[in-house]
Amino acid sequence: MTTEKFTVGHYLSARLGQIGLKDHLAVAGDFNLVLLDQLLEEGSTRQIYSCNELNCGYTAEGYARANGAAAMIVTFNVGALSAVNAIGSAYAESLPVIFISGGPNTNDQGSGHILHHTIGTTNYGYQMEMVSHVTCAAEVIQSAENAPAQIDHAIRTALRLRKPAYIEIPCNLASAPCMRPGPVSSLLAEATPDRVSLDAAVKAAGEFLSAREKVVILVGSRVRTLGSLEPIVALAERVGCAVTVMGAAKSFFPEDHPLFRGVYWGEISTMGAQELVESADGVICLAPIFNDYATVGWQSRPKPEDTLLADLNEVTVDGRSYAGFHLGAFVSALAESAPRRPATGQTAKPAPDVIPASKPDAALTNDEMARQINALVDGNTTLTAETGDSWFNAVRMNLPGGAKVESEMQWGSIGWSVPAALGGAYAAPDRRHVLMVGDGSFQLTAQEVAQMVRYEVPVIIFLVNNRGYVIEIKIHDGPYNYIKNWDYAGLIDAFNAGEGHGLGLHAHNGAELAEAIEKAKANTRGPTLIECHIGQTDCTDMLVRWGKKVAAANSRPPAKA
Ligand code: TPU
Repeated sequence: MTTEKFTVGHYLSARLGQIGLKDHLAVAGDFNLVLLDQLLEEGSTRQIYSCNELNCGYTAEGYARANGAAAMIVTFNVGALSAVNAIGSAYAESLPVIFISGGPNTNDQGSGHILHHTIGTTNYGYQMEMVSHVTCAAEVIQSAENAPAQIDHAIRTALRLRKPAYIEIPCNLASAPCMRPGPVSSLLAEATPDRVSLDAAVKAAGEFLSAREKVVILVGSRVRTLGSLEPIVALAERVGCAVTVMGAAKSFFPEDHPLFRGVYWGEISTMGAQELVESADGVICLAPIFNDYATVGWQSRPKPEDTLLADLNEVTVDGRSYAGFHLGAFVSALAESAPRRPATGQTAKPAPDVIPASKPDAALTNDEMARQINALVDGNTTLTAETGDSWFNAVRMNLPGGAKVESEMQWGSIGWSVPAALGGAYAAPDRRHVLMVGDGSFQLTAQEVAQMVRYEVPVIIFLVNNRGYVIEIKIHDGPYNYIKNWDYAGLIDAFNAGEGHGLGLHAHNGAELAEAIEKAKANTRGPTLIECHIGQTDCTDMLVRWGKKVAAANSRPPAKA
């Protein structure tokens, strides 16, 4: 921009553009209005509005999945504290969201004044303290002079650690004069890897592989931080071993690759992956999260003594740990030097399960719905799967190369998927965006579909109307699992309000669903919500089996002292 006066807000705005963002998400409030003006004025990124701050956070979280980073701006307390859930998600799922909040005027800080939008005390530091638990860096801008260093520190830390970072800008500093930013390279450069440690880790990994007979790679969800699957494919091809992915890492290895051997998820694994992983004597685990859900209630995980654990910033192998480099550096180095070995992966690749088509006029089933959604997914599709049976429907799909699945299995906050799919669509408008979401989850963040109408974003939404929280019914049933029914497809007319291109359709059988999908494909100027009416007890077998084990783990009695 060419204006004479350059401000703190302009500095932030320029940095957001420099790190590769095309947009920032925002909800207005009087503590951030001047900041929003500055961002508009500087103009490096488009300003997009959300219905509320929780949705804003999830939209940013979804944007970061597709783009590598995202930014959002909210107002103090009433806005920011609503967004904290979504920032927790970005932390849990390792996504660098730059979380920016307007803050009190510097003249009010330390003055004893009581401000609106606060808890009525005179100390305004608590927001930063709360947020510091779910961010890797938290900066309250102290002065226009310090602003560049503080903004840069937060952004650099977020990008390096792949975690959210917080920046609070007092409302009277947003337009204060400020220096201009220099080149962005200082923010984007990876920390230089510790060569000694990296070489030692690669050597130890090579020895581990040489000493093992049956090697398999298990891909975890945090490999998303690599930004590309190429190093993993290169490693697999070098080692010649089978590759399995965890449920949360669905699509993080191309399923059409000859070495792909399914999803490993304990007893609900696909394509024989359980036998492969649990009988291997060498499992290369890439950035996994073995939580209670992923281990099917602590039942299944690779044996620690047979595991080479490559985490984001640390490799553990044969009882020794190596740090000081990022996973990407390790995978790439190992792919160049790992011992080539007889390929366990080249045993015949089992054919994936295929769901048979049901009669077009038969009542719609979960299977038929999943079958038709799977057929819609091509190599240019991003499929977002909400917590619930949508997880299991996504996991059992057969994906063409290039297809991406996004889920939020570590944080698991229902309602995440509607704004997250929108964020992914903002960031990657050239892909097809498909969302599977249960009725219970949808009720949390439904209004964000209105932004899909407003910004003409053609997300295809499969709204699973099974009249309840079926995943919870399978884990632990009770009256709290049954929800008020809505006319979900009917909502779209309300969101269009006579001026949008959203489409709401009902599917009661396979023929109606097929017809609705064709209409959705043709509707390129707005969302299409297809309300899929299925029976309440109709869910995947995977959910039932997994739910029983998770319920058993949840109901373990307290250990005796
Ligand atoms: O497929 P289905 O019917 O299970 O999906 P639906 O209808 O979206 O139900 C999801 C039910 C559910 C709940 C209520 N899954 N997890 N929970 C617990 C929960 C509550 N609140 C938040 C914010 N996140 C949660 N995971």
